[in-house]
Amino acid sequence: MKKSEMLTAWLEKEPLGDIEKIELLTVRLPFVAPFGTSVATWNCKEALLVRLEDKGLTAWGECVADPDPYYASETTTSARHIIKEFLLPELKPGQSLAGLLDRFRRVRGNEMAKAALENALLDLLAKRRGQPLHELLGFPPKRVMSGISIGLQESIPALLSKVEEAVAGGYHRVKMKIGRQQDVDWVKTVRECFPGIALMADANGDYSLADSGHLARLDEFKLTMIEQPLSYHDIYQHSLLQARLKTPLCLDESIHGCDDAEAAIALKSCRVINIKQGRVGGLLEAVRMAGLCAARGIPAWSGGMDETGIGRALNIQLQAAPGFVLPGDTSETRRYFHEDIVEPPVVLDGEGFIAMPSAPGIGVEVIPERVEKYLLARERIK
Ligand code: OSB
Ligand code: MG
Repeated sequence: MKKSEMLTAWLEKEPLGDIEKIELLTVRLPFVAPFGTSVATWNCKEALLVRLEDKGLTAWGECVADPDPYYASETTTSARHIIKEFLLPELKPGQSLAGLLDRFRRVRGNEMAKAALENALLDLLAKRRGQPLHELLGFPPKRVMSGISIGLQESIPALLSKVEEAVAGGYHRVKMKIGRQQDVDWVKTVRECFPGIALMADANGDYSLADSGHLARLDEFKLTMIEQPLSYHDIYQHSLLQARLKTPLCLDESIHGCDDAEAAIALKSCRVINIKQGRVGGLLEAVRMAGLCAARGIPAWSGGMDETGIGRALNIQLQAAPGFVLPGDTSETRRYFHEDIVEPPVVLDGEGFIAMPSAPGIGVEVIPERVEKYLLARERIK
């Protein structure tokens, strides 16, 4: 057996088994501060969690969908519906994870719902073997680079103080949200005050191709990239915009899997890709996409969705895979929540890196009392 086959034998051959208990939970955690983007402002994180219990082990998945369809078309409610009615019914005891994922292909789209269930099953498989997820996936641990995504602020001084805090905290790169109402002047001031930092801007699809000339004004500020300037499902028009800008473009919303990434790379729509495991249908597709990007010479990074500690842990484990060469949106827990539902929290070391947990599965402990405290709904499926 070749080494690569050995590494993934569990995926193809190991039966998922007759999982004893399956629950869907919705939690709502207040944010330390509202998170503003060009499409919505969120005051809390509402997340759908998948909880599996089997032979004394508890495994978790987190769906990255919001309760609203403002970032993506899926919502916590649509994901609940798809998981319950279309994904879980495909789960049979003798099946391998690869077999189940093959059955999921029949369900079109709904990547966030699929990812949440895949997350939980991977956590269970890893815990059964007593391995951390990165090891199950076949990757040695590594220190993860940190990055911060600063939401739209009320004033330029407020933004500057957030950037100052991030730089002092040791973050490897700073991303600032932009939109039609606050862009060039805001970026210009941040760049003037922080000439040396790795700085990028995320527009969450707020512009159209007619804004090319305006967006070209950002070229002088040495941004490492502009993320998703055009519509949330566009690939072609980004290729026209990229040809008119010096600054690299990065796609987020438009990329739902390797096929989209191939299209974007072939069309030269972007020079960087943001990989969110939830948006692309799960950790396995995210690993494949990072490999594809590496093979095509496209730097990739792990995005975030302001996840609770469960989703954050998954994003950290994922970044052991080759291809995640840039700092992503992986930040310390305390910038999102006063209290999270897992322990320990994510913290930066003295050099701004995040340690990869070595405990089995997602590598962090979910605290049941905290889940109860923030619980909105619990549904036992099995
Ligand atoms: O566009 O990357 C985005 C958060 C929610 C929805 C979309 C996005 C974001 C972020 C924050 O930028 C990432 C994070 O800190 O987890
Ligand atoms: Mg984004």
